[in-house]
Amino acid sequence: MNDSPKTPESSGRSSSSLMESLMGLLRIRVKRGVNLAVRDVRSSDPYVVVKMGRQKLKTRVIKKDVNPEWNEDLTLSVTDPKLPINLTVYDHDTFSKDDKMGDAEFDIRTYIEALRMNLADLPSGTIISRVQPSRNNCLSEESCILWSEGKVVQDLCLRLRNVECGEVEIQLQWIDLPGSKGL
Ligand SMILES: [Ca+2]
Repeated sequence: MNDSPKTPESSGRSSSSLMESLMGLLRIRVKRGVNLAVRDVRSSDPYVVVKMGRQKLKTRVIKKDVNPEWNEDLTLSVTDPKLPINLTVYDHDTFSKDDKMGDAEFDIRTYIEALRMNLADLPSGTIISRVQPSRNNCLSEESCILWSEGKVVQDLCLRLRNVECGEVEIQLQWIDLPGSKGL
């Protein structure tokens, strides 16, 4: 990580302006869905779509499982940490339009605050901060931001809205990008 940032002359105008506005990368591990809604006869074929601003990423489809284990990493470029992140679950259908299985929203403001602290001396597993479920967020239980093996991670259980049931468990990780604006 000793690379000095490239000068605007050497990296070209458009890439340098992108790097100037980029804070880093947010890796969202989409772990699993719990008790998701049934959209086929007895089950569903769920996948997750994550959106932040104009970025849109999706997981693979897991067939016939309302308790799917995706364990898949989706990586967003973060330029504005105030932008909410939207997560929607869909049921994949071969011969018709995919059905919605609920959605949730979260933001990373508390997580970014934790990333900005100087935590290097903490023992692994230390809880840095907690976010309580409330009417203003989609958390189904307390969300912990913790120092884990040299990294700040946040675990979230999201209760899906606009659907009869279902939760999705995710974990946030941050990736510093040399040459970007940073935190
Ligand atoms: Ca289906």
